Amino acid sequence: MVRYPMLHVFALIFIISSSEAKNNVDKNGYIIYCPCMGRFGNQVDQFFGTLNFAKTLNRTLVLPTWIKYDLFSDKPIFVPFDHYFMLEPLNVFYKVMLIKDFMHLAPKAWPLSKRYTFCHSSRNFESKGYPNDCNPKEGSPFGPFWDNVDVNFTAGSRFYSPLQFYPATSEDNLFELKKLKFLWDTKFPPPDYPVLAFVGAPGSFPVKISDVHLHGLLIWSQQISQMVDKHFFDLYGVRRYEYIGLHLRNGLDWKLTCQHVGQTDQLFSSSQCLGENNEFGQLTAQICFPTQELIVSQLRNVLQNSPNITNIFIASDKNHMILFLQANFKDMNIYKLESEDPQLDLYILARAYHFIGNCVSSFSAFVKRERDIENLPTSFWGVHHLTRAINLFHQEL
Ligand SMILES: Nc1nc2c(ncn2[C@@H]2O[C@H](COP(=O)(O)OP(=O)(O)O)[C@@H](O)[C@H]2O)c(=O)[nH]1
Ligand SMILES: [Mg+2]
Repeated sequence: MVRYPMLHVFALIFIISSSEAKNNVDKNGYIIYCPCMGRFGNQVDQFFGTLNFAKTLNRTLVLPTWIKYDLFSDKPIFVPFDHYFMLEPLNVFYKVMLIKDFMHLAPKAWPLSKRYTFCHSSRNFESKGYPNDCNPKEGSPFGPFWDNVDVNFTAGSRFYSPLQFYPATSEDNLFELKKLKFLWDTKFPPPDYPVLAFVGAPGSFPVKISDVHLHGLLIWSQQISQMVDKHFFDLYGVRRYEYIGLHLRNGLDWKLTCQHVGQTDQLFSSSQCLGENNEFGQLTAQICFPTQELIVSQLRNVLQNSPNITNIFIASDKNHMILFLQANFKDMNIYKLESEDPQLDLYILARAYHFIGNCVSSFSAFVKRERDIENLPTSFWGVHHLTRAINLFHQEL
């Protein structure tokens, strides 16, 4: 791949470091967690903060499975981390290992007498008669996640409050990071607490702007890129960077989410277009849930500035509006995937000539971050000060 000429070097270092990590216990300890909050976009956002937190504490980060929710079943699906993303770039940046590899090491690294779980304060299910602790397996996906790797918290719960995952002041401040490590190590020394197993991700949602640059470490796996070739590029003869990509977030959950507009300055990922302190504007209903008229006029605008583009790719959680858009853009070839697959949609959107996303959605935010790395333009429904979109990818790794 042209983008990552260093990948073979990554691969070599990775083979050496990952086999070491698989066999040797990290004396500095581990962090493991359930990505139990939200769907893929939320899980990725929280992953970045978690990665930085593990790095601050100098503990190996155990990469959890992604949790996928199936419309037709109440059982969550567990997808290995490396099904979506390559491990090499992550492993060069920091010591990480797959949860399945960690579980092989667990008899040595995580004795039953030290299998604590960690939460901020009691997750109280007193009404159900449960004890006043983290109840880490109570509810779905909590229980199924840990059962899937056969973990029981035999040593009980530990509350970490008032400790935090981020320093109180600037995260770039080395002194503050060292202080944070000191506080955690004092309360939970690695010899006594070799594994910090969190009930939820120790990283913020939405992702902090200072962690956004970590997206550069998420490189799609070959499985995903080959599937996209098969189900889109080769199938329809469309070329990368030669189509407009649209994200239409319009399912029922989104309608309910957008009802909060007017009550709050920020919603989910809205800082990606409004700025963390609304320095770029205010949240509006059109930004969260654009009308059909707005979609047509904004798309027309983008097409006017996109010479030679004749293809449009639409991703949606619900209504792709294919017929409606076809009627309004008769000269365009309009595509969507035959069968629903969020990761393939993300991959395709990230390679559009121009992308129009939903500013509130963390799913769109994923695409924007990946595009920012390549300096590809993104705009958002209902936001007028872009296409110059704020380039969040301002830090070097
Ligand atoms: N296939 C597909 N699924 C989507 C799309 N937009 C949203 N979804 C689904 O809805 C979920 C939305 O949750 P999340 O990823 O947390 O993003 P957010 O709720 O938009 O911030 C995604 O993970 C997908 O499962 C889309 O364009 N295509
Ligand atoms: Mg969500």
